[in-house]
Amino acid sequence: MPQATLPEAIRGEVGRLGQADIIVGIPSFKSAATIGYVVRAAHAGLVQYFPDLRPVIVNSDAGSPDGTQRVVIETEPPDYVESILLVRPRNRLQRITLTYPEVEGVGGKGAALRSIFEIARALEAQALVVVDSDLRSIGPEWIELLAGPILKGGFDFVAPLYARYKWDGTITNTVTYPLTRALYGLRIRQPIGGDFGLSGDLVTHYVEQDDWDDEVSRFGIDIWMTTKALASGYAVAQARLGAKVHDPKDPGADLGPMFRQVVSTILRLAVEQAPAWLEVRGSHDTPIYGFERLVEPPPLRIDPVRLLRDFAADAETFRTTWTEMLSPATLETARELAAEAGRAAEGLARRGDAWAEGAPGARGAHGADFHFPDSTWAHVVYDALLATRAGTVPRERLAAALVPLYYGRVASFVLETRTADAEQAEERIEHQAREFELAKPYLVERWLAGEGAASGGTTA
Ligand SMILES: Nc1nc2c(ncn2[C@@H]2O[C@H](COP(=O)(O)OP(=O)(O)OP(=O)(O)O)[C@@H](O)[C@H]2O)c(=O)[nH]1
Ligand SMILES: [Mg+2]
Repeated sequence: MPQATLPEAIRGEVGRLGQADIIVGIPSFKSAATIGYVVRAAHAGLVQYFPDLRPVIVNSDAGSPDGTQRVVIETEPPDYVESILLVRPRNRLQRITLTYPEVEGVGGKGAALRSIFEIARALEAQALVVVDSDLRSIGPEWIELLAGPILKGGFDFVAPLYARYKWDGTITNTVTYPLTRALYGLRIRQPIGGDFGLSGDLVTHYVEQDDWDDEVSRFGIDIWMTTKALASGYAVAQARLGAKVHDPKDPGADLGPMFRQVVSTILRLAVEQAPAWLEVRGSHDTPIYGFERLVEPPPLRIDPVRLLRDFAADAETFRTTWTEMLSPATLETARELAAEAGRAAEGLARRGDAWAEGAPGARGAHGADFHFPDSTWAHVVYDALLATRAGTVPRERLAAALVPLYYGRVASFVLETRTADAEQAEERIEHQAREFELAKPYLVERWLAGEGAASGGTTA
């Protein structure tokens, strides 16, 4: 990843700045409405907590037509923050914004971060903090919480730990958290949270990797970063950030492409990193930094009827792929669940909004509407991993064929937790994660036998 891929103007900036101690990187795409706040919060954090370090903020934008980059440069000047915080930092903050170059013709969040990594390495920063541009809950202390463990604690990788509404973060809750935990044996609750702290050493490691593909250039980047840090043995911590409030997404409407990019990446890396997880059993907590927080993130809505309908309809579309990637027993269960999902969707649709949280007539957890068992889901994911290794189904098709099953799994979770509070919903996620650990011997046994999941097993 040579620095030569940076645009000429940025190479000039890097040459002019020469060196930085701490960098905050912000990838963005059409974030004019929110990025000004994120830049000011980052700036205030740098001034307040690291007044002796040389700070730089780097915005790496997709060429947004809404003036995102202008907002980054034109938001309040550095002396505004100094005057409201009554701090005189030793070094004046530098702000850079660039339209990042695509990586082999592909743009996206990962391509944006790649430019940020290159700049951080060129400036020889000790710590890089990466934060999303659509955050509404970031405060100055986030910069300290993400950079502190790097600069004070000798950690290389800091993952965020935040309170999210029970139905936010569905890709995290259904796949990346339980699978990363069961494979590598470390409990990182938000492996794709989007906000990270990284050491200069780890940034250099990222820049030197040669497996950057289209998915990593998009939303595969977060799980790629986390998995690389874990599998290569970097020191990992989590930081308590409070609530994550950002532009919300409904899984059925917005998250299909992101799911495919994340899942395709986690499966590819799991196959490549088998030596790092084959002997791991159970899991350990990861050190946590920062004071506890009591916060309630705002609710968001998910439409389970739409998810269930898609699950039922796509069972036909992916019939062949499911047969190729799932073990016979899991395949049979998946087909039955898809048929049930169709019936449940119509039942729920007839009742209108009565399924909704707290609405009269809503049934409690494990009410009969629809239930996708944890152990079935764990086997679906492990079968997909075995099929990835067997190579009989192209990875992209495999990830696409998992989308309807993920929809079914999310719908089941939503229906079961409609009256649950945050703690009860979290207990469901923990239960599922333990189920992934319990089912791991199934994965390992088949892996060692060199089998693809569809090759005639009976366990499910
Ligand atoms: N440069 C660039 N940034 C992007 C692109 N797509 C998304 N981003 C940025 O990546 C970050 C995360 O994107 P979101 O769309 O908010 O994704 P999310 O669902 O919040 O992701 P998580 O919070 O990690 O679950 C934000 O800062 C976006 O502005 C893109 O195509 N190019
Ligand atoms: Mg977001």
